[in-house]
Amino acid sequence: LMWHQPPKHKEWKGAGTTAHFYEIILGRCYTYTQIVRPELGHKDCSKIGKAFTNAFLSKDPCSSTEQDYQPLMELTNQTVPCNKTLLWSKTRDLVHDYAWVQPDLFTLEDTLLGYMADGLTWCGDPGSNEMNYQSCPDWRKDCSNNSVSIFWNTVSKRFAGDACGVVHVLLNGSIRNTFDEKSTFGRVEVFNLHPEKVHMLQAWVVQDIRTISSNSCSNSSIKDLEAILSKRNITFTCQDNYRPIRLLQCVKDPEHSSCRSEI
Ligand code: DVN
Repeated sequence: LMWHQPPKHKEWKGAGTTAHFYEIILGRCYTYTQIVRPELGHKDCSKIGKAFTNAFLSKDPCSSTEQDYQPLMELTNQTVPCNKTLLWSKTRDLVHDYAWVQPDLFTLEDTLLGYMADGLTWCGDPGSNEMNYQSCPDWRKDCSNNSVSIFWNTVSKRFAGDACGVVHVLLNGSIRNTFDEKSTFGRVEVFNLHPEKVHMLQAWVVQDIRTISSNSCSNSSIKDLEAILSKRNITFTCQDNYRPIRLLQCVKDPEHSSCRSEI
């Protein structure tokens, strides 16, 4: 009796699957492989789109695993040249602005899979072959093994594991935990860099030009990062207020006092 059906209640605390999820990932896949990086024009976006949804449809969104995403991972392998990997933590907008003006650098979101999934939410339901557009698990309030978090852990692990040469990371020097060991960078990427391939991790620590103070490389959390890398036999260097990034901030705020002098 249709009129007696209870209203669909929200199962989870997080936002539901992004409307038109399938069309968005498919469109992004074609945009990336045909226009952004035509050298990947041989990739089969129709297969990739299906492997993506097969990873989570009809499954418990709180029991997602790396294995669920293996078929998708195999279809989307991609080579990033040595010295061109750019990691980040707490600098999301700035790092992508910088990668936009330095197109030879790759953040994860400049690779096919990161590009497809950036900013989207998705989950399924064990009792249905539809996506759940009502709600999806929140990684803090519901479960950490949710379909979106496991996806980012899996792709981040591969991205760091594939890196070679000098790897860069853009960190935020305007917050206390400039290096956050609970972040994807601190939990996953740092531990998946291969010392045989990655000679050095160079951190660029940027500060908000409005609240600039001296030497954020001496921040105690940076010492923790240095200790982890030293144990893993990867050289660490840290550069404060990396000039290109400071100039990028000045483009947005050209009248600021720290943008008027010493250019
Ligand atoms: O190097 C990059 C990139 O390669 C990526 O995969 O990992 C690095 C960036 O992730 P991060 O180090 O975790 O950076 P942030 O700035 O700490 O987190 C970025 C976003 O991911 C935030 O919006 C986090 O959401 P929040 O804290 O605002 O609710 C989110 N996030 C962090 N850990 C997560 C997570 N989302 C889902 N599951 C998690 N475990």
